Amino acid sequence: MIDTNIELLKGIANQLRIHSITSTTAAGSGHPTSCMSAADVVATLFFGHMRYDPKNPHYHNNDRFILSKGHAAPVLYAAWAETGLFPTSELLKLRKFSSDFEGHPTPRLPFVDVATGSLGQGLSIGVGMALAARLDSLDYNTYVLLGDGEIAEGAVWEAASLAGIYKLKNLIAVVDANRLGQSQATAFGHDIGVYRKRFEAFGWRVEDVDGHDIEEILEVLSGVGLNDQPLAIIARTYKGAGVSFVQDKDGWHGKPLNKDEAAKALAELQPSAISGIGVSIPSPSLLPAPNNSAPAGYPPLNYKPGDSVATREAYGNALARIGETDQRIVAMDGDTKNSTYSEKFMKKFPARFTECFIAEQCMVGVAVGFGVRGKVPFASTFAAFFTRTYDQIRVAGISQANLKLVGSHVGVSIGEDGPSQMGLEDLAMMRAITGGVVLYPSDAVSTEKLVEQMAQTKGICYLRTTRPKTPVIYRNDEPFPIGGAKVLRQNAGDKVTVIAAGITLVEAIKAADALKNEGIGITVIDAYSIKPLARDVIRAAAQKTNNLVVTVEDHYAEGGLGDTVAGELSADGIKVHKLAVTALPRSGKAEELLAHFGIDAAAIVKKVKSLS
Ligand SMILES: Cc1ncc(C[n+]2csc(CCOP(=O)(O)OP(=O)(O)O)c2C)c(N)n1
Ligand SMILES: [Mg+2]
Repeated sequence: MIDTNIELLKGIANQLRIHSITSTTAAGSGHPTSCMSAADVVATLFFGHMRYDPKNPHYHNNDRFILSKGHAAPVLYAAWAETGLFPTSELLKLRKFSSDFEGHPTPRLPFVDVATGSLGQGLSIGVGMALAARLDSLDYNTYVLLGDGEIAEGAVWEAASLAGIYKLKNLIAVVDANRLGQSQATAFGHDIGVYRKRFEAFGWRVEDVDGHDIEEILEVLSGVGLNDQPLAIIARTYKGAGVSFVQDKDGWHGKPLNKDEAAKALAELQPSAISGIGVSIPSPSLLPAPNNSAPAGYPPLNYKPGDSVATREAYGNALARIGETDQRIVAMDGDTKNSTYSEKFMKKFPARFTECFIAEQCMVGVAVGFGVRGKVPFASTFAAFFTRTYDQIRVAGISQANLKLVGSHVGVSIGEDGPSQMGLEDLAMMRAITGGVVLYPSDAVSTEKLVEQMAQTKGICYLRTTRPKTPVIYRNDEPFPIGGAKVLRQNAGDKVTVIAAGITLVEAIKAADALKNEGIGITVIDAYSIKPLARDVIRAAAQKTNNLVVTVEDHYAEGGLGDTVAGELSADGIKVHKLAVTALPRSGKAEELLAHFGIDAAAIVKKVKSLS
């Protein structure tokens, strides 16, 4: 069945190819051939299938589109220009400093939900969005366009697995199988059966199409949502399709056409190109918007001084408590929920909890996906296991995502399980995230208050929790603003300011008591906000102790609390002596390890005496 609609979509696809070529030629860089293989699929989705309001890309029930192969950004920009959202002349500003049409998509543009370009991340974010649609009873679909080279990434298959497990029929992956990657052919080229088997193994319904045959693409898309499986469309395409001298040729990845080549290409494409402007796009159904507004307040907490509660458990208590009034909160975990205590939230609000199984990269993507749909996602696992998903966290920073990460089992204080389970690099890693917040509470009250702060603060916030129980030292009504610190001990004549957080704060207090008995005073500060650091509070205290500071942390010496304090206060002439883990840990009792690595009360006492 050939009708005018198909001719129109073919024409729009060529118009998208033209924009992709002219914008990359004007920029002098970019990936035109990666755009051209996908042009027919993109034109069909945007002008023949998806339901959305092109004037309002953020409308809550619009179909979502994630360009996971982010280097094909020009074709995405071209599609939105052809919907009429902005003038097509803007496309010529591609990759210029003064323009938001960056080399790879970022949410600086209103129609981009998440940054892409680090390949392999889009599908897990799509899983989060599809789960959010289900939670909010909305009927939008989420479409994710991937490259055939890209799907070598393990994170793609973590996401494929989860989508299959949760039967996300509102999630559609389209693989642009153009046979080529960056430097050579992809491993499986046009052996479409390999991709079919892989997706099928993860519980997907799979269709393969000629990715340049609009009629076939439309027909397959008409089956979206037919059964209860996610749908993978393997589109057999040619890189550079539509222009004879680049089509299916190796050596054209990431290379713009020069002016003469562009003119030749346009001569081939122009006769059949049609603008999409004015083409009517199906509207999304009218369903109520979810209530994603912040609550007026949270229920009170109720600890008694001297109670002994692990901060990881207080995290679970906090989430279950504030989840009552804050409908935006959702949580996810990677099969550690009985250790991180996120299970306390799951038991109370099962529909708002996603078990991601042991797939941390996918878990962070899922959280980012929920975040862009207006939720406040808390993702938890052992701090050590966030290291493997650092790229997702880094890119979430570029996405300016609203993401809450909670890492438990930090430092040598976890004891017997040994070094593979100890988070000893997490502060360094999380401090380096642009605009991120890093929190490290020492007792149950401060943990709960900081979880409230995280929920109320947009952006990426990391909370570091401890395995052993620690005493409750704060009153239930004590405020814990992000960027604050608590001066717990301070007297005239103190010799040194000791700065600690988490388990080492407990040790610092013990050290202060021991030293007091010997007539030596120290100032003790709880630096629960590692980033931003309470610079003024710390500087003022340090100046009263002869500019002498000792930091104590259950983290490697590189990039943790000590480096933070030193980095922030070196210009003020303050001398920072670091006590931290400086060698490879091993299994043992928590106390033994804290002593062995010189971060317990005795080590603090010794250090203070050596300085006074
Ligand atoms: C994680 C990651 N590794 C490497 C790259 C560099 N890179 C950009 S595009 C590309 C090839 C992608 O091939 P494919 O997915 O087949 O996309 P195509 O351009 O063929 O559509 C590579 C290796 C990247 N952007 N991200
Ligand atoms: Mg490819």
